[in-house]
Amino acid sequence: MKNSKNLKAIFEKNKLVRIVGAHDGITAKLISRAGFEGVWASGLEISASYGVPDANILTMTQYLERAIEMNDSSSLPVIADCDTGYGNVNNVIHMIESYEKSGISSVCIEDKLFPKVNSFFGNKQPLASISEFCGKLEAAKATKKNKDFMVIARIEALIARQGMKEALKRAYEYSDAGADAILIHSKEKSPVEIIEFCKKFKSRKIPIVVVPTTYPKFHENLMPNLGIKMVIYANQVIRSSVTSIEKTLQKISKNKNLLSVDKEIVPVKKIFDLQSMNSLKENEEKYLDSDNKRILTIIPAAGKPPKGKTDKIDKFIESRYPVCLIKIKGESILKRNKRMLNSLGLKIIKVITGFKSESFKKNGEIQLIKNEDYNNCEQIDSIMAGLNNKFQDTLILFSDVLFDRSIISKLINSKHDISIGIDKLSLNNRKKYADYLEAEHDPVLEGRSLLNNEKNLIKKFSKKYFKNSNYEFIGAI
Ligand code: SPV
Ligand code: MG
Repeated sequence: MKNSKNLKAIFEKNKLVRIVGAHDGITAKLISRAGFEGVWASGLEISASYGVPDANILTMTQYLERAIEMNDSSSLPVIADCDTGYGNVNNVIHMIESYEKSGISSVCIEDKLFPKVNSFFGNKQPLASISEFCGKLEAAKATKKNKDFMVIARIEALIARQGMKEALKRAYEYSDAGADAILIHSKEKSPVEIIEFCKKFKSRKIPIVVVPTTYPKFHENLMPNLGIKMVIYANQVIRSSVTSIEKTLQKISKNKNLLSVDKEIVPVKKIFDLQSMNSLKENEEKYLDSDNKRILTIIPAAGKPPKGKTDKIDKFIESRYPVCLIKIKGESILKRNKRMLNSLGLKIIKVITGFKSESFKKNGEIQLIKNEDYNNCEQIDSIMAGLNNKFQDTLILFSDVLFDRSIISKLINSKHDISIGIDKLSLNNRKKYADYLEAEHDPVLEGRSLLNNEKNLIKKFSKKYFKNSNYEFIGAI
């Protein structure tokens, strides 16, 4: 019932509540974006959008479905045009139950006979008797459960040319029967009769609602002093869409291409935006591929770059940066790896800092953990500092290596308990700084080889070069 509360709150806050008629989800959303306070689920707009007369041809459930669609697609309260209540008091009772249960904020019923026709169509607008309509209002009031759910009584006496006296009489009776607001409808080209009605009725202090379709000059500024609390721009949305659709269709038909219309209509991107296509991507990122999402990545980056055995570039790094912050074509190794990890759905990333830890910028996307004792311990201590207490699939990446996405993808999709990224040990690499391994199957050192995902069991792992070593560790486990 949040929407009924909203409508009540808007009534209390605003001098004038501005409502616009709509017929579906997208039009309701546009109304909300344009800054209006509520949506009128217009009988005329809904029936017209079905291509049928506004004459109770559609059923209550068809109108209700559209009202729900509008309610769901915007945060604005929906005021439903419920014609005569779709029948007699029994229909009204069912209608109130259905609309209130569906989260619609308010309903409006008019004092005509079922089946009604639109107020601007023809001259025959037979009215219900006052007592019959008051019965409907009383039934509605007794049925609604939420005190904030508003029942608006719509008077058609001016439309039916029954005069001001009749209109006022009905207004008093309907307020006594419990209407929360009075909608006074007119098909005059000027607001004169509406103004007269308001002046005579406003002492009742019941909110007055107007629909200035035929008297479009009537300005909002004049309304509050006349006791008008709500203005409904009931059918301008569907009328303007018809204008625009016709113009576009004529141009396409005449020019036999889309060139002239393409510039005049909104881009497809705007339609995507209105139908919240972006939320698909966000939801997928959040919920899809959830196995990867739970993987913890630890990047130990605490150590000082090794001294002595390095060339110029290492010296440069040593004096200024932790290695993972060195930029390659404007983007650091760490950032590049983070991008690669994110693209695989890995979002929990911990970087263990130590040497020049102040050079790491906090950004909320990577957790920084400082290993204060980095100078006196081993890399494994940094890795341990990043582990969680609970069991969790964990990826460990060296900080100073740029990783290829496909390799990391293979690693995290491995079904084995521990999987290690290895590369063939070239002859040049022997006895250099590396982590050496002996694995069951030799790499193919020459000629062509097909990569496959077959298990290659690791027999030995060593910091020092040893005779049977055939691979080196690439820094990803
Ligand atoms: C509607 O929008 O369906 C209305 C208002 O009832 S009007 O068409 O102006 O009568
Ligand atoms: Mg209507």
